[in-house]
Amino acid sequence: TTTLATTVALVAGPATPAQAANPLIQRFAADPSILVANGRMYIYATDDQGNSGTYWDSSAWRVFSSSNLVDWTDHGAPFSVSGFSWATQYAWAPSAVQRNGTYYLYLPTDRTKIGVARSSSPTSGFSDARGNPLIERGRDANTGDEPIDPAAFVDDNGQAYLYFGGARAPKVVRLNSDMTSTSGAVQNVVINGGSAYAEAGHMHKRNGLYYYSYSTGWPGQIAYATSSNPLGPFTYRGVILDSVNINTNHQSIAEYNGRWYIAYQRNARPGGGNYRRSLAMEYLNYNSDGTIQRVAQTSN
Ligand code: FUB
Repeated sequence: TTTLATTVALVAGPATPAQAANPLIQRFAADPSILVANGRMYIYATDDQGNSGTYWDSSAWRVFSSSNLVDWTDHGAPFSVSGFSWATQYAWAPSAVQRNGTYYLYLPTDRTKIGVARSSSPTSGFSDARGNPLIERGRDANTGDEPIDPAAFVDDNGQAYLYFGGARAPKVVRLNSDMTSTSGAVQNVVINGGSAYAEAGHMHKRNGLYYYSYSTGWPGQIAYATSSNPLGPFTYRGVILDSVNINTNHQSIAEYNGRWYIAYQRNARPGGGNYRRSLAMEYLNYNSDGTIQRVAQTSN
């Protein structure tokens, strides 16, 4: 088997052994969100190194980047819960996008709110773009019990969307072009057939088709469904990634330098576990009909 790391190393030259394999990074981190910009791949993550080890109670997010997907730079914490005056705890799964040279982080806190922070740099200088939550349970209609796991997506025509939702309630709402306010009602994401949604919704687009991927439970597989409309309804297509060796699964899918990748999390370092997760990445391959081949979890 040729792993991602060894193949990239062949293209990019020799790699440092410690960095040439899954896990990608020698720090506990989870819930990857890939952003490609400036000729680099950035991965924004939940910082499991900074939690108590008994819950996902870290108070800051983390960002890493690489140009060859072998040698990763740890840029530290781009933002902390304390940067939101209205939030108190739980820096969970982030989502990052760039629009017109500005970087936006969609950041869930308190298991009930999603905020948005903005910067001209992908790694630092982020500040609260609103002064209040973008999404908040109790304030907004139809958020579900646990508005977490944001996934921002900007379509080719400029229309942006925010997918979100935990506790088996997948949601989507339109974002305005300012990327810091919503338009219209929060809608349910309808998936027809197959395994139901649990959490970790993510959108990517390839050849005009919208791919909505998600975790199916605790533990969960990463499954996917497709539609010709970003708002759905979606048709279930199958499993991309099997359950991992911890109780949560969470993915991000992106194209980088002509190849597709899936980043995810698993227990892959000494001292790891459900609350001390590690980032991993694999190639993502498509069949000629646009369906996705099931991914094997590699390490070396
Ligand atoms: O990191 C906390 C939670 O674990 C995330 O919100 C879920 O997606 C799961 O990965």
